[in-house]
Amino acid sequence: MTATLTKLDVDTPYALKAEQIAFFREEGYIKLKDAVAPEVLEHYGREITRKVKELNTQHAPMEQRSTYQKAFLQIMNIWTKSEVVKEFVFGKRLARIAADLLGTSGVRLYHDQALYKEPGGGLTPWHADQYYWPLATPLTVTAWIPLQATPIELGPLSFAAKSQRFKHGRGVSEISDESERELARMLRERNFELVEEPFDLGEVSFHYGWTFHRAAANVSDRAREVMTIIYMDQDMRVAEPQNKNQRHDLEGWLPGLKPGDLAASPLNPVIFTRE
Ligand SMILES: O=C(O)CCC(=O)C(=O)O
Repeated sequence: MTATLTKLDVDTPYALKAEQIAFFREEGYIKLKDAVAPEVLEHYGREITRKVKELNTQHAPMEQRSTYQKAFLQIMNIWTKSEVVKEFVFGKRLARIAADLLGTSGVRLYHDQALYKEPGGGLTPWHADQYYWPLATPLTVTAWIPLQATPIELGPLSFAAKSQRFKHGRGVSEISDESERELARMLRERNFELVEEPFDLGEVSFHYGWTFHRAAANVSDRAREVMTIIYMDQDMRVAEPQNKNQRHDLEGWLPGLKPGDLAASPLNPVIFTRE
């Protein structure tokens, strides 16, 4: 008899406390322990890794890659290519946390992406994600979900606390050697606290689209495997693109939409909404 694979629990609410919501809104990020069960990570992680290997087109030796390319293998919207990954990305547990942190009545998907920092992979330069997104308000949040415990030598995500309000750095936020150099200098000069800590197995971080963050190089001999889910307010509108990256994102992740529209293409389903 063949066993039927049942859907693992990705929907049960997390007991998010009011202090944690207040912390997120003030600091611009939060790390939540036991956000995902180890068996959930193992089950869906196996499929995510299989899809990353299948869909990856980056095979150049590390020394021939750009700083961006050295940082990670980046595979986007895996939910559209695997029913198993779709179950994980459509899970209500993380989506409800996102809505609670943002204070919205629900959240839509902007996109998912796997970010695999290979052994010997380079640092992820300082940046803020919303520089890339043609979205009208700052009500966006990324869940960064490591598929293994992530000690410092693997390159965990680190944050400049309270930097979501630092508008001055936004213009140099395109991921590059320049963003790493200039933002490191600007954030240091303004005394933003750098929060760089390991992640336990099951721990997940959430950061606003405008919170500045980076990750150190992977100096270990194994991959740092991470899945991310980017959520936005369910009532988000499309904004006029401000740069070439936003024009590219508009086409890719909000297909068929134009500035002013509800950000609700077929690629942006509501994942969680309050009944
Ligand atoms: O995983 C990394 O190295 C960077 C992740 C990141 O920038 C993000 O998820 O917004």
